[in-house]
Amino acid sequence: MSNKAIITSALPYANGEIHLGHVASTYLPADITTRYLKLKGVEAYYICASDDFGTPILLQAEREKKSPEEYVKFWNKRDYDDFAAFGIKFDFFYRTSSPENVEFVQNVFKKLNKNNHIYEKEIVQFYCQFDKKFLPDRYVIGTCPHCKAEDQYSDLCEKCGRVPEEIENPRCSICKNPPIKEKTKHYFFKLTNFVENLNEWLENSPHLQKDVKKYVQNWIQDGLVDWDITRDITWGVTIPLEDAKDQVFYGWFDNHLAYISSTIKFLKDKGLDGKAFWNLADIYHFIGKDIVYHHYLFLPAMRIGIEKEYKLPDYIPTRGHLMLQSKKISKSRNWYIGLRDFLTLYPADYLRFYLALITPYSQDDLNFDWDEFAARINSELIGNLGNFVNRALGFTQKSFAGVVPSKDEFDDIDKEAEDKIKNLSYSVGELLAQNNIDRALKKILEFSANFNQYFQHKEPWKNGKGTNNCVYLSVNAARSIAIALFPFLPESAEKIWEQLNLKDKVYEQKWDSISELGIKPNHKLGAISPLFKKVEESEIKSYKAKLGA
Ligand code: B3M
Ligand code: ZN
Repeated sequence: MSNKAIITSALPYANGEIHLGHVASTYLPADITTRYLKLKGVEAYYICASDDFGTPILLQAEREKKSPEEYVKFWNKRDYDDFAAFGIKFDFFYRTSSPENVEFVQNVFKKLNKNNHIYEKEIVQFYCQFDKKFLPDRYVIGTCPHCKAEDQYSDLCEKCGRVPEEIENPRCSICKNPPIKEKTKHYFFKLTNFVENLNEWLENSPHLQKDVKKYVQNWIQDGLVDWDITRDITWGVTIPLEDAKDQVFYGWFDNHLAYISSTIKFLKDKGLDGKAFWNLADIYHFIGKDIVYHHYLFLPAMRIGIEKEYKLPDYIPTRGHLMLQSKKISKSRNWYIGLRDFLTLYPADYLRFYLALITPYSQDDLNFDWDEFAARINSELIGNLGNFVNRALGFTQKSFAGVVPSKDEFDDIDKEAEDKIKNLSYSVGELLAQNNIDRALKKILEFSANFNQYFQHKEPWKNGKGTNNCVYLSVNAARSIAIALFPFLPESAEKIWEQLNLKDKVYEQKWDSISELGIKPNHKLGAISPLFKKVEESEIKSYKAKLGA
């Protein structure tokens, strides 16, 4: 592990509200990882940006009669605020339309061009004679050749999920007239130049997920195709060639470069050399499984194409999609829950807890289920963890006036409990380092379940022999829980920390100190109160009824 890390998560398109589907697979796992690395003492930065370019955004801005600049500015701020409310703590949240990114993208293109990875080719594109423009991607609607669904975009059928080779009955999505075909000159990125290099990189990247690697290798074997990186629209990074003044780059050419350009900008503002930092750091790109192709092929190929001036990713944690009540999330069918709306119902930590618990390190889809949410919060977060912390601290408050007693000699059961504390930093940390956030959280729950049993077994309320040890160890276990929990549930961890009345902040602690008995006899606790409030069945019922309505 390097003592430096850059963590990114897929850049949200600046054209709509963040919903639960976005956060489960990328932002939450990336946030948890960053918080963990920081506690580990790694100089880690979580960098993100809004993805501002592309035809869907231009089209939507036009529909809302706004300039694209104005439109993406709104969503950039709105998305950032929503993430912040959910406890997603970016060190820097920038935008792909920043002057730094535009310049960076143009420079990368020039270098790729110089290195013979770019060529020109004449292609035929749909063109609208009425709107006087070329119609890439979403500007054309028609019938899907596969499933015959009508009114689908030319670049994606939302019914069957396929990308039509050629849409039937094409129409301009602005004026609904049939387009004609026009010739235009486009630039292509020679992805086919990189077969050997990509294979070598995949082969020698021990931290990439095996199953994802496998099918990327299969794609390569089936043959790659060069990549049209040009769009005949006005919203995008302009192509820095005299011949192409009116053309811009395809959004997927510029967006991932904002991982780098935003990092450099952020570090420069801190007085650091961004390139040097990047190349010394462990690089993480958290993504959802639908953008594997872009992150395992285009992105590395482009970095290789500029002679690895910026190192390739070490980790590309790739996760599946979130379903909602076992059905695919769909904004158009109103089958989704906005993050902002959810946070008016329950604290961010409830959602973080549930999502972290059900999000494996794999491409399997996950499922948000209201009943399961309630059950897990009530039994595991509250019944187990919250209960233990409240019981241990509440008892100390009530029976010892909040003052931690001195310990006596440990018996075997105390020793076993002490060992659990000593092992916790390693057992949870190891899983987090391997990206198994769900299993790491379960370890913490197992720990608090063990301490619940220990407390129950020792019956300190009888005030017999061993009571002091039980209180002393339990209060220390609550301290360990607070630190270990911080990456997952930052607000709750801070609350526990306050109740423990400990110095500094919980996030200023060292991860490895989880395994210390950091609270000494005679320490006085702060005010104690329950950490969580139960989720009521009646609430859940009404939220379920509202879905899709
Ligand atoms: N803006 C969103 C997506 O396809 C897209 C990600 C860009 S990451 C460089 O999930
Ligand atoms: Zn038209």
